[in-house]
Amino acid sequence: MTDSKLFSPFDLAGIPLANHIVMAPLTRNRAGPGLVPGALAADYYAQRASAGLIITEATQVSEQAQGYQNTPGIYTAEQIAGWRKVTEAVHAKGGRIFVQLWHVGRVSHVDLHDGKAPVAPSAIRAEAKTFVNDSFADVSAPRALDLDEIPGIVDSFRRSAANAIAAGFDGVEVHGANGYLLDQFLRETANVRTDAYGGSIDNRARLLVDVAAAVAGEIGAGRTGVRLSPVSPASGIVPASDEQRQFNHVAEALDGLGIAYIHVVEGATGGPRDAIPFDYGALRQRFRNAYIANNGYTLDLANERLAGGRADLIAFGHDFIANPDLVERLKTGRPLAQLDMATLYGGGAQGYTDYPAST
Ligand code: 8OZ
Repeated sequence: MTDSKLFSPFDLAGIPLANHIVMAPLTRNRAGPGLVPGALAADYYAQRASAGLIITEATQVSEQAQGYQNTPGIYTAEQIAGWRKVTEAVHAKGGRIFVQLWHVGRVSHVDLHDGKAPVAPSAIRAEAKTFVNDSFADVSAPRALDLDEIPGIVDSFRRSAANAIAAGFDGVEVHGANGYLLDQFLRETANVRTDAYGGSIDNRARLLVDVAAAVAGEIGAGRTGVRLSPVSPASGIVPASDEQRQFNHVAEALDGLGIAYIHVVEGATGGPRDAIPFDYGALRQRFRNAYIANNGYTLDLANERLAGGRADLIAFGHDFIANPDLVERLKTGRPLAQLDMATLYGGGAQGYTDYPAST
């Protein structure tokens, strides 16, 4: 196994990665006051720097973009300074790190926004929960974004991408998955707009493509990736009539921008891979740069998909939480430690930086 492709270097649009293993973005809700990532976050990511590429937890592009308590941002000077400590710690260990940029859209709560409604493509509430005031709560009813607010959303991603480079990140991943704002726009069950951002496959993809183009224009296409989850019911996404055509179009449009990668959650996020049939190979065929595959990958499936050319990189999520040295464990066949669900979201070092490396 040690000589398999998974453990060999990979060139990600000019960024040299030590192996084909990616640490997937994982929400941990441990940001400090001002939604600044703290010293523990630097330790946590540095412990996992043997991944070929780390993608950080989802990080807000603005105040409006927040949907859960204690998730970090990247729109203030203090947040940028906090992230700089993270990138320095990862780079000191020879790792590479992208920040995942998100706007939650309707997956939010009025208590995070001074009583104001979260924003969404349309005023359609999701059947979803969020975590605020130290407990789970139904998400609030959203209001539809005005057309003249859209440029501000795009600009918040663009500015955050510039901030990411200032913080020392190797690049950014635009969060287009898991039922958050950009995914909401893609879905006819969440987006019933009648302007240029709704009503057709092209129009529903427009905000995601505008955001990816703005980010790529700001920091370079080679430093830009996008995450997608074509059939995931995450955060109250309801299946629509034709996900395959919608996402085939998205893959083609993103290919046209020449961005470094698409990162695809195959199946239900954190759940079954095959609950809803979908041809991921069709996305792979339409996108010439790297395809990062994610969701429930085992070593065997990773090797099979890399060997068959169905994926260029494999992202592991939950396994990276309890196994800071996941790369070494996969390489040597050492057993994997199990994640403690009780310490997944929020808290301090326990269940965050105290999982030991194997010996
Ligand atoms: C778990 C809890 C809260 C947010 C995602 C950013 O699913 C998330 C998330 C995951 O993409």
